[in-house]
Amino acid sequence: MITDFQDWARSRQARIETFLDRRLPATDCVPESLHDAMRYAVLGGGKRVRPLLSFAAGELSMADVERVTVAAAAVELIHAYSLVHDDLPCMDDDVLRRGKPTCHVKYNEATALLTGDSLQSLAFQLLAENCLADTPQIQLDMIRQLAQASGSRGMAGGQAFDLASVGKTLSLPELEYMHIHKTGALIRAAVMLGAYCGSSLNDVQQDKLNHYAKCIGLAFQVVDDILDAEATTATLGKTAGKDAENKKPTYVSILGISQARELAERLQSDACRALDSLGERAIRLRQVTDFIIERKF
Ligand code: GRG
Repeated sequence: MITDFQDWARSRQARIETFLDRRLPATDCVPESLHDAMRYAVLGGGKRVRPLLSFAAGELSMADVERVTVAAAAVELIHAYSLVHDDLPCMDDDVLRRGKPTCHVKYNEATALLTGDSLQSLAFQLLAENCLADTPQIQLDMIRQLAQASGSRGMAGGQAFDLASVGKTLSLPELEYMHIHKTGALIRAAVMLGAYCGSSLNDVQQDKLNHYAKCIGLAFQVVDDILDAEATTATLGKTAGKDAENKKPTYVSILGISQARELAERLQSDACRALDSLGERAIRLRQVTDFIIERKF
């Protein structure tokens, strides 16, 4: 067993990259440009935080790593689809993603739309065509959980709330509601699907893991807002940074940077406390938690 977190993370990131590379359609298959765009949107970038959470949760339930790889890839495909659609002119209208032109800039809007749709379908195809859990009921539940996390009661619903909130003042509970859905639901699915690949957890353990996943989903977003605010301030100066923050409510625009940092630390402690009763196998989840909180990008 690899004990060092960085080695472990690198090996899991490489594993997911190889798997996705093999499972994404080749660029010489018709329709070539759509397949090229799918590969462009998924491969060669991204921290692979959600797969790391799936692998870490899989270690908790002693899951077979091959099974977890498929589940983690499905979650990452949904994440990649959400980024492609989020960047479209009708949403955030971004031109850069992971330091490269966004999918609709590199190809065109119609191709970007179809790329997101096709990545989403491929995610569910992977979950349906591989044996991932000890019983068919558990596997069906994994498919249901990913569908719910991505849909109107999860990520897409959170995105709708986000779009409707531009220019408005949100209360802290409203901001939390938005992020529990927009970012948190998929992060929670990454944790739970990884765990479901292994031996079943009892109800108490599942509740603890669910609580862990909810805290870490929110913490991820709080840190994302802090990093965004720091980058904006560094690039544009303090005043311009504040103007930029005002356009969309964020944890930093509502709480200020130091209270946002305190909130991230509180969520980190809550997340780790939820792991206390889950034993030594939760070590990887603790390490991924620290990685999420301490990341610099
Ligand atoms: C379009 C249905 C639909 C949903 C979009 C999750 C989401 C909803 C949009 C993503 C936009 C965004 C930048 C949200 C902030 C938090 C977040 C998800 C950041 C990107 O995730 P990382 O940091 O990205 O894991 P990498 O590039 O590392 O994979």
